Amino acid sequence: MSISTLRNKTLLASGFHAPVPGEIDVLTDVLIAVDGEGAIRSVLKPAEEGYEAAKQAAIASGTLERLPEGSYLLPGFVDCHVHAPQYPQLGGALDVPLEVWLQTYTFPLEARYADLAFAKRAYSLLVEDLIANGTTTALYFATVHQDATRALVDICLEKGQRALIGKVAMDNAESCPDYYRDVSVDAALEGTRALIDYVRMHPENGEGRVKPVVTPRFIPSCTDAALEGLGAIARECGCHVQTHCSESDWEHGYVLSRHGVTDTESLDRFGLLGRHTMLAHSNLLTASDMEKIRVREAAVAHCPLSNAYFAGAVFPLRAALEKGLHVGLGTDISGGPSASMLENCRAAVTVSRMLETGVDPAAGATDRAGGQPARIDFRHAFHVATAGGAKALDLPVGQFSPGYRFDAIVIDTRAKAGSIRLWGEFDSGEGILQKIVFTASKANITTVWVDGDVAGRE
Ligand code: XAN
Repeated sequence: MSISTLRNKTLLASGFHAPVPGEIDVLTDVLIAVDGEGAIRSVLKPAEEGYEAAKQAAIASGTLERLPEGSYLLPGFVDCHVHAPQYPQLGGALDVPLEVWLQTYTFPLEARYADLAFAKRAYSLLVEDLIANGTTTALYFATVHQDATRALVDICLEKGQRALIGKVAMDNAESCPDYYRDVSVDAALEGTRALIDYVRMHPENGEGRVKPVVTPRFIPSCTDAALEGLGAIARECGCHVQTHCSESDWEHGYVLSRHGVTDTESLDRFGLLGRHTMLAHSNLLTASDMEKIRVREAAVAHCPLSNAYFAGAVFPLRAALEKGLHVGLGTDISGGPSASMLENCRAAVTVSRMLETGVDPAAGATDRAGGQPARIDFRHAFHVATAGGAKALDLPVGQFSPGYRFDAIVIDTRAKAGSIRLWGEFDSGEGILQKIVFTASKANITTVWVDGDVAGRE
């Protein structure tokens, strides 16, 4: 498709967005005006006053762009949990439990990012591939290495992906190998501060499209002194925080025996639980953990595929949404063996069905998740993959509303090489989105915009 930048233009398109959990807003022939900075100035539906005048004005000024027939506009995906250095092992190393996986495969791989040339090669490919998969925002764990993490920042800026990036902090010699860890508490804290400064003072990051993230890997990999210091940095710098929380029995049990409380409670005591905290996994939360996360306005990154391989558990997404928690969706590359947010949407629906007893919860049946209905459908999955993740990160993306950034993708349902097939007489309204969620693939994604500009490869 030939549409390039949409800055200072108006797009005539049909599509979908889901600002509210469980609800799809079907957009038919809407006019979306984008300003010179890539923000949405207005969204007009055909029945609204001013629609025809706005359309004629855009035509007269040569600034009207139209999506072709069969193409649909969606918000770009917001991937709330990605281990950038693990991309070379995507689809591999899925045969052992988390604690073995880290020591056997993952720490040796991440240690290779001491080699800047290797890092640049891997990170360039990852960012290009994620953009091609429709991921316009990614929350990244990098490695302990300063230079390689800076390279990831540079690459996201160069390729135009919105990103939140953390230098991983892991200084606990009892659980991290000598060949791959921060050599001291100071190294973990100073490295974190240095990355924050690098991102915030980057000459190409005037708009703040890339943000720094305080990133204690997880409690087992950090000393108490590092957790304390990272909590102080997050407070002082007003940064996002990301970590893993109550992921597997082993990890959950480790924290209970070391601190005598759950991950959530412990992170809170270290000042690491706030409005800008993203807790990956969170499968084994207690009721009081959920309440604490809600009160602190922190968020959970639901990683359904990864949980199947490394957690042996299912995050109760429906219960969390009904409780009012902020929840986003994450691929968890490479714990999850797919870089596609669409595939993770499908997995989120599938695993939620596995929590059920098999009886329709709408008829009053309960499930295996604490007696509450667990089923979610494509509407919830699409919400957490877009607007939900954006809200969890407190970013103005993920929906088509005035004031939000124009981060969007086009799904061409007629792409021959694609995997979705629509049948005119059977498909209409939100049913088209359901088919997109369940059957579309990378070959159907023809354009990806971030801040109104085309991102990635053109
Ligand atoms: N805990 C983790 N869980 C996971 O899925 N991936 C990781 O890299 C990791 N590190 C700690």
